[in-house]
Amino acid sequence: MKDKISKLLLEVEQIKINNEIQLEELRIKWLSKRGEISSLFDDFKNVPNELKKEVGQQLNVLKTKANDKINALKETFEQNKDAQKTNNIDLTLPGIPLNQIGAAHPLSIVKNQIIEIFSKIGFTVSEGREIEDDWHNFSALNTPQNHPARDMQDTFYINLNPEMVLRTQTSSVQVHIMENQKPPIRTISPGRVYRNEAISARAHCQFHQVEGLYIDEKVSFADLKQTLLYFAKEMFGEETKIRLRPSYFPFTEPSAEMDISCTICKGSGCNICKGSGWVEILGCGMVDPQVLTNCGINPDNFKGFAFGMGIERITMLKYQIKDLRLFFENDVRFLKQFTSA
Ligand code: 2NL
Repeated sequence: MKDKISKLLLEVEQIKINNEIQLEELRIKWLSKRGEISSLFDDFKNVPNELKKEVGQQLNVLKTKANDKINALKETFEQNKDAQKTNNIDLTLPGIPLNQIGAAHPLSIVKNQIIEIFSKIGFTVSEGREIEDDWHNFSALNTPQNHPARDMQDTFYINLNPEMVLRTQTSSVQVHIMENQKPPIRTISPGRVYRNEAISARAHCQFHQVEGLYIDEKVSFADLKQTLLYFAKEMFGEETKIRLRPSYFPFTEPSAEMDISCTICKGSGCNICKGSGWVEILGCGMVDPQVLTNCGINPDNFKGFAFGMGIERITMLKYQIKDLRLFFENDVRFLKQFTSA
């Protein structure tokens, strides 16, 4: 019996298993009522009295060791199970939907709408650089050296090179187009422009413009008027009326400013139109022949019309936004209101 116990002790020490099923088999083999240890205890009564003390001790050691071993193995399996729970993340599961989806900035929404309206009547989109040379921003556009628009107060000059400015209008893009393409030209230029202004509810040092240019053999002021009427109706509704007031720009002759019938009060007078029933939305005119010449287009053969509008102004009218600064602060409480879907 002593030999048998020694052999079983060795066996307990060498136990190696891989899974919980084997653990259960082990428990039955060693610790159950019909297991190895129980049967040894059954045989114990046959042990001669003088050996009972020694064999009894040996048997108790075996029982404790087998118990400890099985408990230790059980513990290891439970710990592995917990670890597996955290490691087994199913990467193929669909994600949890975000309740805050992104949205286009109101200026982008309106810019895209303007692009869509003009592309329906054949205008392409041209974009250019924000840092321009003096020629493309001013000189080519008939804005001479002594013109007030060139004043340091109005224009951001690049310190390193006073010939370069942050563009004050996107017509600079159209100068490039006229220099490089042959008429007919029908294009709009959306983009950011800069003016050296103190920031307030009505003015900012950066804003966005869409300028339009149409050059062909027989372009008239009537074409300009009809194009802008179409735009106003598409943008603000079929019932919208327009009126043109004479104005002055260095790059157009004749020049005009365009008003639309007030979208808020429909012309009866409110605080948006300051009681007049009309709101100004853009400037326009026939491209000055000198500008065509500057850009390599012969004014005897070609005529053109051009217009420019501020995207902020159109957006403020459309959505009744009262403060220009809201467009540039990116406060989510403001932006969230333009979330679609
Ligand atoms: C305004 C007025 C205007 C133009 C922009 C233009 C462009 C070329 C030639 C001639 Cl390449 N003109 N653009 C013409 C008239 C007015 O903008 O109030 N913009 C916000």
